[in-house]
Amino acid sequence: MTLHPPQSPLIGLVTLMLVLSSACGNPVENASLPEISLSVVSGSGQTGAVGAELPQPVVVRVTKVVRGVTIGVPLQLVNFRVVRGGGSVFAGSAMTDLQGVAREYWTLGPEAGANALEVRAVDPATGQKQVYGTFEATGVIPRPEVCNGVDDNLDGTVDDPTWSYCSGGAAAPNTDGKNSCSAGYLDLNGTATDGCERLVGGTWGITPALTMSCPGLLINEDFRVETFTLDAPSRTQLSITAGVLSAFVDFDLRFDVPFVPSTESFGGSGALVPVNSSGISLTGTFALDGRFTSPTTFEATLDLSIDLTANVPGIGLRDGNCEDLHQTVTGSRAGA
Ligand SMILES: [Ca+2]
Ligand SMILES: [Ca+2]
Repeated sequence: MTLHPPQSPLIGLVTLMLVLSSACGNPVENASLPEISLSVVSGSGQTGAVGAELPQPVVVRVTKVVRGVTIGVPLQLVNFRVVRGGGSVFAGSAMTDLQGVAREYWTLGPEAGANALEVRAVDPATGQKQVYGTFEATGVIPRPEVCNGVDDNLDGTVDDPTWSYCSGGAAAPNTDGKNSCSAGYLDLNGTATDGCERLVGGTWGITPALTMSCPGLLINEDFRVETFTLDAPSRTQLSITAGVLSAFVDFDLRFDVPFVPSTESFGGSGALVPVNSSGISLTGTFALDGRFTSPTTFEATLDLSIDLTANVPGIGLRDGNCEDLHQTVTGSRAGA
């Protein structure tokens, strides 16, 4: 099938009213095939992966005006030619259907950037080269999806609906924009929209203070745990990889609770560590189970068991017989 020749040679120089336009609205140069118009229906202005077929075909429609009415021209051969970007088309030509519509499939070239495809024909009557319109497309290189409101990996989905810290193409504060907090931060309040909070090191006071009763001991009768210290590199920011929650029992014992604050919870158990020598032999165990309730508060349950023997001058060895302790405490960071 060929393009329609002029309907009447006597008035064959009718100016064509090829109203071609690309999908982005640019008018397209027409040609001089009488009475036939061709317009871009859809498929121009697409963005696709380099070297891959565009998701949508390119579609044109051939029409003519008969007694003032525009109708589709069926069985009209239309040719497609890549003129920029080095891509290819599937068939190269297509026949219009009963509505005058023809489709072609376009694979973009290997480089990122502009691609162009012309709709062409050779006038069967005059032998003239006709270019009816140009489709444009942009080739891009697929990249890993990030939270930016753009379909980076070209899978048809913008960002990823399963990312709790990505909303409206923007990452929540102190997050990776997906499901993780930035290093040094925790989602302490469990609210995704405000992102992750910074856990603050330093000295934390606890309420109530822990008091162990050791009635067998004549000196240092009570042991008090009044503060915890979060061991942090700068005392203002806790390392995400190595946190230690330490407490001092008077000045003779310390217990350290290593924890990785990958969640808002922390906990640990172990042996008490003597921190000086004062003639008192100290052994004991601890278990701590807690959670941060904000960047500057926590709640925890502490179990302490201490066995101690004091070598009291003039008296000799005395057994402390401390009573085991099980207590819930609330911690809050001292200062800003
Ligand atoms: Ca995507
Ligand atoms: Ca994205």
